[in-house]
Amino acid sequence: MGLDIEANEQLIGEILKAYPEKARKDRQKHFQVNTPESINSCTCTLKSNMKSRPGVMTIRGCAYAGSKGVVWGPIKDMVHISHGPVGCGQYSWGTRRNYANGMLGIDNFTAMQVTSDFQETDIVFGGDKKLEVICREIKEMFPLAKGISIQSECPVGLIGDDIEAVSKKMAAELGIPIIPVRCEGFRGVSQSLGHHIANDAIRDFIMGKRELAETGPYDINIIGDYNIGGDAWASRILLEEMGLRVIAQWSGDGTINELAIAHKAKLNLIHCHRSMNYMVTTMEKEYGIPWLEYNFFGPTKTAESLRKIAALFDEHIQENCEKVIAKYEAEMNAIIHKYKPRLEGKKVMLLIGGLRARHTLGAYEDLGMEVVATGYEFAHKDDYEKTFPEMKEGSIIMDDATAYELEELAQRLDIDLMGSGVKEKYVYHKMGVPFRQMHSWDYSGPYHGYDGFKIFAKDMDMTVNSPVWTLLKPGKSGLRHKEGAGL
Ligand code: CFM
Repeated sequence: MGLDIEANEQLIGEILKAYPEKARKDRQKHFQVNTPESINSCTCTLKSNMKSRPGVMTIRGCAYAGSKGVVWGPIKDMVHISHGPVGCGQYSWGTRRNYANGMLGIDNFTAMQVTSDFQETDIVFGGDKKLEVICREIKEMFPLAKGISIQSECPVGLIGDDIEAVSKKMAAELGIPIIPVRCEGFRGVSQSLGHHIANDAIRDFIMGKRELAETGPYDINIIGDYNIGGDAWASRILLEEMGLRVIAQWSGDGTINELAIAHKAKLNLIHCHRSMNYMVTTMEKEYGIPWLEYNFFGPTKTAESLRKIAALFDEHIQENCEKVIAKYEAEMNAIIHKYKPRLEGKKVMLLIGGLRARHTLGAYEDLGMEVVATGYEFAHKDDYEKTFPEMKEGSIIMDDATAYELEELAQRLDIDLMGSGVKEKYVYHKMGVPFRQMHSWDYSGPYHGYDGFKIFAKDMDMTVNSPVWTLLKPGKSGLRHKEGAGL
């Protein structure tokens, strides 16, 4: 099965037949096969950003994940309290690989799990008093912490605790910013609302609060790069080589000061538009800072983006930009020359958060791979509108796909590589399908920029062409890998 519009429409219909009528009709609206019309007209009808259907195994996260896990967690010189029962913080502890420089427990707290560990008494009598004690303890144990954020878990909102009042009181007592974030997991339909709530808290409590002694014409911010496996570092060096000055990284390897001075930049460069579009539009409105979306996955998109960025500056930067692209060109060609013959024509399926299902396409294409189906957990309409033109005619685009739907698609499309998250990974391994974690980069990375592509190419080859797949004998209900041992 390949990129055949009719065949793939039929395929989706067959997979959805397993559901009761009502569920089938509902899920049908979250699938679309790319046609010449949807590629060109941007009139995708696909439904998104809606509540997942009860009874299906969604792969989404929650608002707390979007705020603590994504936006706030990487701010390294603050202590982030997972406020509520112990599980939310503990089970998400260390699973998002946002690297940060600094000394753990001294001036970098990103890898720590700090929780108020709610007990029954806290639910009955409220957790505000406990929160005050925790703030004092943090100040005492970590005197160099530049601030505290309080990341609410579900019960905090349900019992009506006043974390705003506690934050105000304790900020005055301890002399550091304390930010209440109302990101209770039940808010919204996915982690997406958590991003928005987290962005609003930055806007209300930190944005524009500090000054930058010296500013220059080339001052920019990197927005929406969380430094997964070092992504922001691999991006930053290219911008700096081009002659730009990065004054703030939001939020990978970032600091509270970088949040507070970012309004002094001349341009906002946004990588993950889904999770931080609220901030670039706010800064545009409040401070007149223009913004530009860029994509640093794969050499084609990286060069394209570098040129788009340079075009907003003077000739000096534009010349530098060409030098940077030329500097890496031979190396990138060598990588493609090495790996493309091993990966050409391999079929890929992706299901990732809110950005990478579209942004990584170019990197696969640079290696000659074909993304036959892609989808997001929690993207909105604007993300899908940007996705259809990037995908081939006949490819499948899907929203909040369930575990069942993905497994069926993987088998029926006979894919060579699946890219999704850790919850999915081992199911595909058991089916004999090569799998890459496209959230955490599978303990690897960075994947951004030219340095990142070298690693991306090696990782994809290592996964798809590993001899291990030929040794695997899946169980009766499992899938064999194409070149595998068979059933
Ligand atoms: Fe943006 Fe992200 Fe993503 Fe995202 Fe995420 Fe992530 Fe993601 Mo996992 S901020 S939308 S909420 S690029 S944690 S670093 S990989 S789902 S596609």
